[in-house]
Amino acid sequence: MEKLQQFILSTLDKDESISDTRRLALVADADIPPPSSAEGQQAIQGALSSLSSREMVTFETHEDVSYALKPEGEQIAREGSHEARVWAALPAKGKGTPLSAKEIIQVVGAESAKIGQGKAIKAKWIEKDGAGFVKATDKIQDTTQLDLQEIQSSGTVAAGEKVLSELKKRNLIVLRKSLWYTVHKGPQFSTSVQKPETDLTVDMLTSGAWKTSNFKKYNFEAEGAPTSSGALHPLLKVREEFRNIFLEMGFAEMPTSQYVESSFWNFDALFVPQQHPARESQDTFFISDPAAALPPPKAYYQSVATVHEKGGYGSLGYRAPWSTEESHKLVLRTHTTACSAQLLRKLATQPGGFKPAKLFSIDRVFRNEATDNTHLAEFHQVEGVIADHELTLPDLIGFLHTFFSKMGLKNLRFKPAYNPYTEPSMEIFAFHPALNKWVEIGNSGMFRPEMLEPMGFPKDVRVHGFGLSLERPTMIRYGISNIRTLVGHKVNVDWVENSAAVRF
Ligand code: FB9
Repeated sequence: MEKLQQFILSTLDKDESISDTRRLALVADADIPPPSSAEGQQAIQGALSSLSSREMVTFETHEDVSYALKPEGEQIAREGSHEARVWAALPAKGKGTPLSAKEIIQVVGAESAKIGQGKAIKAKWIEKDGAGFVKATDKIQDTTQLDLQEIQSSGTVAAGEKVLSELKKRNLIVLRKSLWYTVHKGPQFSTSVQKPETDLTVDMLTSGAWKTSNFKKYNFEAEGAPTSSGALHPLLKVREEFRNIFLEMGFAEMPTSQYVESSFWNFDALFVPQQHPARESQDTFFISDPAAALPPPKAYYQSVATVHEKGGYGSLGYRAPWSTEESHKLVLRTHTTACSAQLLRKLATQPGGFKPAKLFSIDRVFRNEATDNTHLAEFHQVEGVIADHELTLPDLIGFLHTFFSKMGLKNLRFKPAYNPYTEPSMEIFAFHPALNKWVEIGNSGMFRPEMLEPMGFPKDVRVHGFGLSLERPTMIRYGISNIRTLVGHKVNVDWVENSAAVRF
């Protein structure tokens, strides 16, 4: 680089200016590519911008557009166009046996025959004669070859754009853009490339050398050195948003780090009947080792078994035989509602009796379901439960309006739904302005007395529950259509690192 800079300065010193850097009498060597080459001009551009940053020179950039021949173009320039070669291979009309298509291939080759035959007929250079082809004219002008030869020598063709675009379309030529520069002395011109000082050192200060040193100008536009830092996965950014909404609404977070649950807490405590299809292995991941869970608190366990078998608290129950073995099966939790059940029981049995509470959880749940673009065998469930006296369904609807409006979802609709553990239950829909359509954004309901009363809740305590996923809002927020690009081995780490912050 310095050698190149020095050469430019001494040339300017000699010639006052450099009209065209491609004609610099530069002796190319190992580290200076020839000025006529693109690399050469690139090196020169680097040297010029460094010199101009110190105002030693000024320079203007010029761009030349030229064309170069592609391999097939070179072949035609050398041997003639396919159509000309076909013409040349044929006998003049009436002066020899017409050549069949097969014979033409043998003479000029498949490639040329395929392209040339059609073009020669269209150019009325050749014509059919019986089963074969003959010359239709005894003299032709192979303009394609001539044009390509002209481009080969001058980089362009006098015939102009129409011919160039035709040849480009035939993939015979390629556009070449080359940059070159005119250079003039700058206000700080000098013949020596003093490497500008980049740091103000103690010695300079003590020696006073700073007064005469030539400092490199600060480039305030320069990008700082990219600091590689960790990045939160977009799912965790959305999780943070949900956390903030819950915390600002007075919720406390439930511990959910235990993925393996007993069927008792994942199903029975939630009044999910032991014959419910969700408890089949095609929906749930069962644990083979250890084969059974530790028994839950005896009395509570018995009251749950009873409400399943015989009902109670105004319920008929399921009038189905209770299987202890079934309730002790271990599963990968299918919902964080299993955690809610345990926290709700603690709430009901805490010393000093029940106190109203709002609890939330955001963590992984596992479902042995067919995976597709929006469903994997695991996802993150976002769940909230609100326990208080005399809560009503309108309270729940009101709460959900407040909650989702914090996500920018103001326009909600509720559709009656069914969950074994809530009655009434509602699916929640929101009109998504950006998607301009109604989106199912979650599920909710009032936990059943068959679930709450065995836990020991006073009769007038009602508990709201609602849930949604983390993946769906994240996919919508980041415009992702395939969930596999969000989690798993196909995730693009750069995308994660550069993914924008979430602001619902
Ligand atoms: O997340 C879901 N949809 C959604 C949520 C937010 C969102 O935000 C956009 C930025 C605007 C967009 C979409 N759903 C729930 C709805 C559907 O995607 C649904 O097809 C898939 N559901 C999952 C379960 O799939 C089997 C999402 C998941 C879900 C469903 C229900 C619950 C939790 C998660 C629940 C519950 C519940 C009910 C009562 C009491 C306690 C918990």
